[in-house]
Amino acid sequence: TNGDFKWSDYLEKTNGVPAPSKCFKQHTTPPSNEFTKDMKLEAVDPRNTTSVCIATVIASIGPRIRLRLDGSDNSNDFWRMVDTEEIQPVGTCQDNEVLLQPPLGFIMNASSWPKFLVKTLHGATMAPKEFFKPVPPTPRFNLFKIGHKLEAVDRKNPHLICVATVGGVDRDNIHVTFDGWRGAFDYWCKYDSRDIFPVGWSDNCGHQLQPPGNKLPLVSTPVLHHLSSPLPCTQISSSSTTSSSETSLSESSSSAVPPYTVTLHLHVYCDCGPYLDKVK
Ligand code: MLZ
Repeated sequence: TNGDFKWSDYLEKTNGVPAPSKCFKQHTTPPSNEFTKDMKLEAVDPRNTTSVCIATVIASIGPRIRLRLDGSDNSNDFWRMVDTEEIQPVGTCQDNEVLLQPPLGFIMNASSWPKFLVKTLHGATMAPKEFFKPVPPTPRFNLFKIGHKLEAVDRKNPHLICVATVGGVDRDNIHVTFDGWRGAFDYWCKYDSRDIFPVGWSDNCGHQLQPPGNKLPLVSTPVLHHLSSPLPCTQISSSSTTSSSETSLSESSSSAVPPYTVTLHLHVYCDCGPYLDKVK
């Protein structure tokens, strides 16, 4: 369950700015999902992206389906949007004179692949071509900005879509950081990744949204205490247990606490953020 998480309250509390929908390679209206369990289709092998394999639908949530490549074990399942170019109806390879490949890590001897293929398709339900939805257009540029709020797949728990913030932008890539998880699940991805969605997307398509975790951010903002010994800057702690990375120093310094002097020992490589001058 996502508790009582409400984006509107959270954005207000964190002063958050949602990434505009034009940043994403996603349809503004999430596609409908007609796939059902056990249907077969053709999918690009995520571990060997030059081969196309037979896959079976294992589960679905909202517009996403969980797939397992036929002839693979059950430990390499992956999730795809119903409107991705990485899936197609069974028969597409044959129409294009492309050979269907065994998955990477095929559980049997490679020589048994042709027989396995015939057997796995025999009597199977093939997902009809109408189930495969048109692929959304790709934005021409990376339009994300640091601080943008979004919803993103947790790649370690890929059935989950979670509250996230853009923590970095580098050319065509963005750093997806999960609010309240102290970096443990963060990753870099292309700006046109199908694993990132605008704020409100989950709500729109009946996908659960995981609320922020309760772990403090790595570098939380002051009220700082007098530090008696040098600390790496990632260990500076705050007295607040509910502070978020979006609370700015200027906000906290406008509170009732009178100004006082603190001594900070910073490593030369520490990034002090926008509010501190480490030379001073
Ligand atoms: N059960 C796991 C889920 C963590 C999900 C975090 N998503 C960003 C845990 O508590 O570690």
